[in-house]
Amino acid sequence: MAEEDLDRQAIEDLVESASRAIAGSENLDSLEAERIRYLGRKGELTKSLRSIKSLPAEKRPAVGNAINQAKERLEALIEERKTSLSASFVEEEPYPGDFTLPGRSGFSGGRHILHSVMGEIKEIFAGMGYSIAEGSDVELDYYNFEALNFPPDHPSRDLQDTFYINKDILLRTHTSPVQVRYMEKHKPPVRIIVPGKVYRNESPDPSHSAEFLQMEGLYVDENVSLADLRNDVTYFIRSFFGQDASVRFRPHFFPFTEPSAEVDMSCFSCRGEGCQICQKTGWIEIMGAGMVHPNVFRYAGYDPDAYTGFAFGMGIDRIAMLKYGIDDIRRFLTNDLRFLSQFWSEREMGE
Ligand code: 2NM
Repeated sequence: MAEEDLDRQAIEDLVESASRAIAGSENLDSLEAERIRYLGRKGELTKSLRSIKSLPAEKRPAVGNAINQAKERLEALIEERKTSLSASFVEEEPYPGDFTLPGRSGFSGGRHILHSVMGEIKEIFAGMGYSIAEGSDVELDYYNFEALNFPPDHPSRDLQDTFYINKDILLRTHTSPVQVRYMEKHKPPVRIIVPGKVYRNESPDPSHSAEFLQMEGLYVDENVSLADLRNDVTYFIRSFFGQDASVRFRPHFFPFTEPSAEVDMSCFSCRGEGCQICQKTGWIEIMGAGMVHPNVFRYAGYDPDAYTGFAFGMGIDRIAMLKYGIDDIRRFLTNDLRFLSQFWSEREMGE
């Protein structure tokens, strides 16, 4: 056997034992140790490459070639083993948690209690066939007062009571201008609720705020009666506060309705015995209402001999205070999360 063949045999033996060592490596660390042992700077194969120098010149190319091929083969085997060891690492040590659990939702804020109460009231009236109409917070004196039959010297038109922008333009003091504008554009039958912010020039105290939410309603058709008003108002109060509520109408005055009434419900706290909430009367005022004044119809372009209608209005802040036992209207606007978060669901709390 030629000397060259002997060297070839030595190289193949080296490849053979290196292959076995690579295949037998049980983890990435021992694989790296084998790589260093054979292919490192002082590794077995590297050493044999250096020893070529002692061979006769004509043999060097063939042996060098064989060593380089062996080196490439071993490098390829090491890469392959590395890949399969990395893959089996995942199988052997799975994620220690439960990856079927849903992720944490985190805190993303909650709905304001006034918004929730408004939503609940809208739902009740939507169920009775009312649609929603909305308008601008900035209004003309004409729609806020004149078209609603307020005389020119009515006290609420005073600067003390209304925020004027100039002599013709103001912040609406009720949502009724939306009803007038709606009637200008739509023929009866009309059945709408009008939710929105209203403004009054008042010093804030526990039961007064310069801005608050209102919801008014309007139903106009042929032969709409006070009995129809009583029916819808009672249905609303029983849906919102409970089926055992009694409802009464007390005569009142509004410029835009005739007759007019204030609507009370029996006290849900003492059931008529007399307590703090109802000021010992057994009754709680819920809203104002009445039959739309013929002059309002004339301003809006309706024939008051052809149509009748009822209207009502309530303060949403006051309704929310009654339902949830809130003692001060100013809490709705001071953004104290300790107060507001009491009304959030567990989901809104981020749980
Ligand atoms: C109330 C009470 C009574 C009312 C009247 C009208 C309109 F535009 F039809 F004339 N809208 N809203 C009304 C009636 C509002 O709030 C206490």
